[in-house]
Amino acid sequence: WQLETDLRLGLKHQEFRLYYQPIISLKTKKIAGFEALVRWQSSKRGFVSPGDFIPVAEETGLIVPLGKWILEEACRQVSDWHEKFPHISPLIMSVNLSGRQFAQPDLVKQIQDVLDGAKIDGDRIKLEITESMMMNDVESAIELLKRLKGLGLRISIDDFGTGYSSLSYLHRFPIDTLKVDRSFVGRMEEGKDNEKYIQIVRTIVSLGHNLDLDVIAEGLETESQVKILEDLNCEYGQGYFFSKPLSREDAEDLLVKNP
Ligand code: G
Ligand code: G
Ligand code: NA
Ligand code: MN
Repeated sequence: WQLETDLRLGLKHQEFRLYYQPIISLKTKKIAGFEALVRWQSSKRGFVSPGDFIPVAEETGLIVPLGKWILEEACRQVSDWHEKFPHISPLIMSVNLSGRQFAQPDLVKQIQDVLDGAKIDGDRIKLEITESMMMNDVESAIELLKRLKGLGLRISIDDFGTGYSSLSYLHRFPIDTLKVDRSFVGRMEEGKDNEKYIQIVRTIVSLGHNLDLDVIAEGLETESQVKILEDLNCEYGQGYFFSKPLSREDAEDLLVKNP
């Protein structure tokens, strides 16, 4: 558990940064918001990928203080951008929530405090949760989401279609957005089953629309993928075709150039 020790040290020494990946309106091609993604430049290990340290942070519970910092930083940033770029409002900041955070008994209070501290309204923040986080105890999870919605927060289901969730519950979740997982999007054009993946993506987009949800397609890398999603009337896109996750400075350059 050397990694655990290093994570603790990293938190203490403020080695974490947020990167921001633009989420683009497929209709207007304008920036609708960003997804905050955490990065770790460890003094001992160099760059460590979140795919490697997030699971350890979850297992050890360090995701709780780390997640709190991520939320605080994301709130500060969206508040700052709101002041610098009022003409682009409403910019929405999406923040990933881990299962461990979702299970914190005082989550609602914690988030309320962070919003108050940053002096922002809940509607600037969208929490990304996964299907499996909902399915553990569906009734309590629905109650929790309702209380989060009560703070004005928006909610999206991340990686939709890859977890296990039940369609018989989906319509009861007080959510705003489905994010189509990039594994489906990435298989629409190549491979022997590519036509089937187009149908899967089409089905997820219509499911979202039939439930009055917005849909974000993740992992858009090519112009033709963008075209397919536009033709499906998918509201938003995210992926390397538009932009990689950006440092704060690069995100601001983009906001200046591409309001
Ligand atoms: O950003 P990247 O693709 O490298 O992220 C890899 C994994 O780490 C993804 O599953 C992503 O959801 C997760 N991740 C990235 N940033 C955060 C974060 O701020 N909080 C949580 N809980 N997970 C994150
Ligand atoms: O699990 P989650 O969906 O939060 O993971 C987001 C991760 O996806 C981020 O780490 C981000 O770096 C990565 N990502 C974002 N856009 C693309 C893309 O177009 N292609 C690929 N392969 N990964 C992407
Ligand atoms: Na996410
Ligand atoms: Mn995702």
